[in-house]
Amino acid sequence: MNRGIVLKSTGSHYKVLGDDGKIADCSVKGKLRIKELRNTNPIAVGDNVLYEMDGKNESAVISEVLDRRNYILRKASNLSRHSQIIAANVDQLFLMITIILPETPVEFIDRFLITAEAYRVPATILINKTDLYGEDELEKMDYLESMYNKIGYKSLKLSLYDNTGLESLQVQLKDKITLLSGNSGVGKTTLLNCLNPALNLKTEAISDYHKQGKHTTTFPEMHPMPFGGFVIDTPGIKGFGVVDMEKNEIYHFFREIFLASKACRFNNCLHLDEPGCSVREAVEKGDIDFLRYRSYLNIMDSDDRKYR
Ligand SMILES: Nc1nc2c(ncn2[C@@H]2O[C@H](COP(=O)(O)OP(=O)(O)OP(=O)(O)O)[C@@H](O)[C@H]2O)c(=O)[nH]1
Ligand SMILES: [Mg+2]
Ligand SMILES: [Zn+2]
Repeated sequence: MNRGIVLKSTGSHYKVLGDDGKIADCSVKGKLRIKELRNTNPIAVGDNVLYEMDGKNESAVISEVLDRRNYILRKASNLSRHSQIIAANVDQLFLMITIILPETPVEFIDRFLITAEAYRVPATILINKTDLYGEDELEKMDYLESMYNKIGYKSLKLSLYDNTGLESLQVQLKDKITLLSGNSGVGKTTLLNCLNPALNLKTEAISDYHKQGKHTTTFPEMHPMPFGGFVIDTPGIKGFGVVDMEKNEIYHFFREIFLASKACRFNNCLHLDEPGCSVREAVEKGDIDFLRYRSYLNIMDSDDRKYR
């Protein structure tokens, strides 16, 4: 019996990195001992599995999925109640954003962050393509950075064009399983190639991103890092979300709003227009950034909250 970690899952086949350092192409036979039957893919990237080599040929069969520490979900499709496991056993979430080409909306960042809060997995913001930024973009970047740093999120600035910021990033990634997320075209796959040139992954020219429905990366794939640890590249996915959030708990996942909410007059305050709302007071005083509050209002207002 061998033990290994799943690097890639394409539905019926699994690429597994064995504890022996060898890659095995695995399939599944018979019944597996797994609990999450509601998911479309019972074995995900990051799963630790036991498998047996299949006689003379190179193939192998997975017999057991070991207990997971956690797993990150997304909805399989808009209509489906089933969800897909993007990855299991994730130590940290990294969101790559860009100020331009493409512009990452603040609300997109906040949706990501509240998801991370709900999973209780630490999140870091990677600001890429700094080489492209002029005065306006730099000003906007500084604003966002200090806004997020103030409420306790780490951020790192990168340019993969001139390789700046990679050393401090490597320190953060070392020996951890990191899920890398971000809109299509921000540079996730380019980053993986910079971190591990041996990967030689395919990326696409910026201009091609304006064509609709173009995604270079299709399946989440976990890549071993030469300095230790793994990074999971995910295709530019929108519907990345958690357990269905109830309307009255969304503010729990906005750290600073949650803190301020403790002083609201009513304990069922939703921080919309209730009297004695200390969240609104904090927004008016500038203690809570209006951009964050606006994200909160938009998420409260949308019916795609249940977008797991
Ligand atoms: N100027 C500049 N371009 C960059 C930088 N990083 C990535 N790019 C370019 O941005 C484009 C998109 O990069 P990808 O790595 O394919 O983006 P992705 O996030 O993997 O996109 P999806 O796979 O669609 O989710 C490529 O043309 C890269 O060369 C950077 O720091 N500066
Ligand atoms: Mg990619
Ligand atoms: Zn309130």
